[in-house]
Formats: sequence, structure tokens, C-alpha cells
Amino acid sequence: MRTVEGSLVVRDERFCIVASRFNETLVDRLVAGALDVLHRHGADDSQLHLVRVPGAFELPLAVQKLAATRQYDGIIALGVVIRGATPHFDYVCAQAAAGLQRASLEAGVPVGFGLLTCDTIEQVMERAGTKAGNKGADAALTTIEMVSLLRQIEA
Ligand code: INI
Repeated sequence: MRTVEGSLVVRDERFCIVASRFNETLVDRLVAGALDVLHRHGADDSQLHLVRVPGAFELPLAVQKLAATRQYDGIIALGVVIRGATPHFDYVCAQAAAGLQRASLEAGVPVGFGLLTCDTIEQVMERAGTKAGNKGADAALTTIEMVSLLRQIEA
């Protein structure tokens, strides 16, 4: 049986990180985690772009437009949404998640989902470089693997 799976080695592929400015100090921890993984797996800065959007709700449109340029093999979407006193959180999270999935499927470009949707800042901190790892790093690693997998499927 032949197994096809992505590798975790970056060669000449180009990646774009799209990060929201809302909760910026927390999002920057995810950006740092994603960059660390991309560098450790072989990317240099000439293969990487960083695009900033205002909030998580704006991530899908930016990702859709960036994917349509065909400049990037993979896109990593990063953001932090923290629940407040109103249902706003639910709308932002649901639309951001659905929009990112749609943008990825429409363009056929892997989009790493590094959007934290948490009830508290403590939950975010745990997932942004402390005891529960770094979800920005996880999203970057998944994107590297999916880019490699698509290359093999399309070859
Ligand atoms: N955007 C976030 O990225 N995180 C949040 O926690 C958040 N909260 O809580 O409101 C948030 N809201 C802004 C939203 O993403 C849009 O930028 C805004 O509604 C304008 O379209």
C-alpha cells in the first residue's frame, strides 16, 4: 500500500501569516510561534510575508484576497477572540472560522487555523506559548504539512 502524506520540510514554498491587531500583544505570541516553526522547518524571511487586519472578523476576506493572488503556497491565519458579556464573541468566532474554511476551499490553498476562541485571558495565555503549547506554531506546522501534501497530490 502506498501512503501519501505531507512532509514538514519547507523548500521554496512561500507562506503568508495573516494576523489580527485586536488583542495584539496576545496575537503577537502566536505570530512568534508561527515564525519560529517556519524558520526551524527551513523557511527564510524572503519566503514569508506578514499581513495585519483589524480583527478576527476581517481575517477571511484578507485570506481570500491573498489566496487569489496565487503568490502563496500556504496561509496562516492568527487571531485571539475572548468572550465578553454579549453574544458578539459567537458571531465573530463562527464567521471567522467558516470564512477561513471557505476561503481555503475556494482557492485550493491551505489555510492554517490559528484563531484562539477563549473564555478568559488565562486560557489564551496557556495556548500562546505556555502550558498548552502555542497554537500559532501548531497552525504553521499544519500548514507546512498541507502545502507538502497538496504538492504531492497535484504532482
Ligand atoms: N476581534 C478580535 O479579533 N478579537 C476579539 O476578542 C474581538 N471582540 O471581542 O470584540 C474582536 N472584535 C472585532 C471584530 O473582529 C471586528 O474587527 C469588528 O467587529 C469590526 O468589523
